[in-house]
Amino acid sequence: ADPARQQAFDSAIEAGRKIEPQDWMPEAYRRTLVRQISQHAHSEVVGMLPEGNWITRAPSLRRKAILLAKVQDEGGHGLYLYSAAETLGVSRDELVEALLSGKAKYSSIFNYPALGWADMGCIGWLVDGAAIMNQIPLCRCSYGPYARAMIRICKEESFHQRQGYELMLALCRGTAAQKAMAQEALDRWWWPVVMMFGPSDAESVHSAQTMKWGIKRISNDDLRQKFIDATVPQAELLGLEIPDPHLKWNAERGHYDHGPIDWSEFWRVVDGDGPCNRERLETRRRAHANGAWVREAALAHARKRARRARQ
Ligand code: FAQ
Repeated sequence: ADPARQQAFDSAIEAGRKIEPQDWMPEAYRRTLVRQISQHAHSEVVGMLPEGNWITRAPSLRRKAILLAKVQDEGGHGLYLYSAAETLGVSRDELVEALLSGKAKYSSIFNYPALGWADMGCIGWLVDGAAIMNQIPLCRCSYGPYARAMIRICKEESFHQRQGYELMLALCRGTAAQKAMAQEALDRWWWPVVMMFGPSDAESVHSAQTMKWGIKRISNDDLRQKFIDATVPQAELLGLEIPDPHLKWNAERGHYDHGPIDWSEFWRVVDGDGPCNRERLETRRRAHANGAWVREAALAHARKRARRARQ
């Protein structure tokens, strides 16, 4: 490595200046960003599936319009994130191939099924709520294209979280059966959402380095704690019970204590054996194959335009 370039990189990180695609960067920094940004993009794209299944079953035109807009936003987030990853010298084809072959990870949370309408509320309230908690600090990430993508994505996620909470509020103010649906969905989603923040700090292999590089700004456990602290009063307002008997305010720490997390379940899901891993990948593979004609047509059109421009 060229020491002068390394020094320029180190001092940019130190001073909080953004690293841009044309700047020199250590290979390990580039690889880490490709890993994280592409996994994030895959999560957005696979994340369309649990909610996409419910668009045709939305209970009203208003709810359907909201859900359609939200799922489209997720597709859009995937596209900005793939573009941000491409600035690091990888091609979208390579990234998509890594997802479809099962080599690349995506968020564990999307391997759980959406079994009822209340799940649409829980996904918005909790999954988007957790996503925002994790993504707000990424707006200050040292890599310019990722940080800038995060700003718009966070604004949209905030609408997603609100529509989910509002849906939960409507159910909880509804009939006893509607409130029971809301509670049952919360019972299923709570622990998988708590796991979304990733392994505990002691087990997180990448955190120390990515924090030094200013990619990650807040640790997995600290974000998880912030999320729990913010969510407990929201559940109280809904009149719902969080399925954790150990959840208790700790005045000394100024935080909620929570019960033990089942890390064996987390790793099982991350390693491909969750309730829906196979189904999710199969659906993406099929969608990609069914879209081949669109890619071919777009390429043919681009060639035709290029030929016309030369004439
Ligand atoms: N699922 O050393 P760490 C959304 C892996 S939001 C699967 O702590 P790191 C919006 C990790 O990759 C969801 N794998 O890793 C939406 C690593 O394996 P590797 C997406 C996980 O990177 C809402 C290993 O464990 N958000 O989609 C998970 O420092 C509603 C060791 O872990 C992002 O991706 C997990 N939950 O920290 C869409 C945000 N956690 O790569 C639709 C950006 C950890 O060495 C509907 N990413 N692993 O093979 C990040 O902030 C970080 O990558 C973390 C993990 C915090 C996820």
